[in-house]
Amino acid sequence: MISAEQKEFFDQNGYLIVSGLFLQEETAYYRDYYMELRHDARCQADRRPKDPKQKDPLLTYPRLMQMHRWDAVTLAWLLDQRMNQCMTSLLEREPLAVQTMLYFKPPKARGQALHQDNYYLRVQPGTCLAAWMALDRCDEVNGCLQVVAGSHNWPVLCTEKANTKASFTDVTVPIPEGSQVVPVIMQPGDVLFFNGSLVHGSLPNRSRTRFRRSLIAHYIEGDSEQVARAYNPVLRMDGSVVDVAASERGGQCGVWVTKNGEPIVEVTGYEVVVKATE
Ligand SMILES: O=C(O)CCC(=O)C(=O)O
Repeated sequence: MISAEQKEFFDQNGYLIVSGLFLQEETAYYRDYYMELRHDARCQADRRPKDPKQKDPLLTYPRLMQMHRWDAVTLAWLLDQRMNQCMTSLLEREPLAVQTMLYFKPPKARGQALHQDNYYLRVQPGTCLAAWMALDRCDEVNGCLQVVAGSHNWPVLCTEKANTKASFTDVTVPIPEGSQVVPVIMQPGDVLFFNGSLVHGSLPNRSRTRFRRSLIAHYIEGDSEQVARAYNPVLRMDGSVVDVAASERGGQCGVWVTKNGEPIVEVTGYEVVVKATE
């Protein structure tokens, strides 16, 4: 399912789009399914900011989190054999599953500032892996995902304040001037796999009419020993629960310095509090 060229691209860049991994009928089903599911009282919805005066479209369509813990359709997608086969080829070992999310990103919704997922998941040793499936066409108008190719080789960076006019999350990471931020154009059913250290995020949805819905899962490398407590229970790809210890909050993080005219990261910073809300 993953060719040698695809694996090489993933290893070099930290991400890979697998086109058409899911059928059009499946993504049409998921779109309708989650538009209904969001009304279910069991949904753990992320309602930020709390100020309803802002008329924020994300208050009407907050992202849903950890649906697989009670919803069979989401659990089946998280453990789907097609995803497992792709990830097992990319990681050379079966991953463990820890998270699901659904982003509706309706017209005019803010995006999410550049960040690294392992800042939140705190997987040790190693990192996490995201599977990000487009349910709508995703392009620069409706706020597709953006990635910094090759940034998966950076350590977890110290964060700074994000521009919350453009991002619903309030922290971001600095990137050196001239770094290429690549828009990831995707069709429904395409799945983007990316390394937990890859810097990524998205800009606001500038479309007046088009949603940018995506179904997202996070996994950890199969030999990881620790993950942030909020991501328990950890599942094997057959659905059984596996014991993985909780990692510490905070820890060392990378800061950019210039050496011989080149930006390099030194792990000399210290992140005091890390909220596991990614
Ligand atoms: O879908 C987005 O806009 C951002 C998603 C994201 O950053 C993530 O899944 O980690």
